[in-house]
Amino acid sequence: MCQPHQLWRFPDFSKIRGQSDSNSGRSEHWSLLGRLAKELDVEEDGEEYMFVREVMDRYHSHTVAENQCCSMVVQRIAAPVADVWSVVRRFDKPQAYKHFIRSCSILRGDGTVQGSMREVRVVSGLPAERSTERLEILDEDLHILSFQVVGGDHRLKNYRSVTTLHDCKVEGRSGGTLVIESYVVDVPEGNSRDDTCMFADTIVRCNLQSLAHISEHLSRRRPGVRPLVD
Ligand code: A8S
Repeated sequence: MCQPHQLWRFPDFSKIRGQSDSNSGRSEHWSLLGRLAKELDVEEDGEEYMFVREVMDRYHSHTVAENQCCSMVVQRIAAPVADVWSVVRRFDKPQAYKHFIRSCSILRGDGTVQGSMREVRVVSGLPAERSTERLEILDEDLHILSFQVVGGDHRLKNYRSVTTLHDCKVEGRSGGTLVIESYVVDVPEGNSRDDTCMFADTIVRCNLQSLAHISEHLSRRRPGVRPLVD
């Protein structure tokens, strides 16, 4: 099992608070937290908001360089964490829910050990054909998956993302899953931060919507088990 704290440098938030340089990658992380309440559609002082802020501080605090941008997408799923995790944990089979990926082959490792590598082939119509990606974290207990893009013919250089799953209420009922996916990526020459994030956000949002659909279907199919409890 990979240890997340060996892989990420967590910024010191006491130093970041109050920083106003909008070009600084660090304050960009701070502005992500500002967007959180809106993304979650909750009050800023609510229990869930406070919980997610802690999760963000712990697992989604990227070190962002001057030429990089970062963003995040959240998704609520009406299925238990175990069902969502059974799909997310398959580093060797991202095409199960990522519709922009046509196929995937493992180049190194078995898809569960840190450092495993995969090559994904992208569906036609996108400005890319393939991407080589390395597994950074697969934590089966905390439900964290993180990978980094290390090669390929696309424009999302040095893309790395962290996906975490959390037990939550969905439409007032417990037993659902909150998925948080954050990423950091180089802003390519000739593109703006906004363009870059909008492109990646769109892909991630599609992926998470598809993940919701598949996991909810999975949990409904299991005989005798009610996916959500009142
Ligand atoms: C993911 C997230 C992203 C994948 C992007 C953003 C990508 O696979 C696609 C098109 C590209 O231009 C870049 O979790 C790349 O996979 C669909 C090939 C990396």
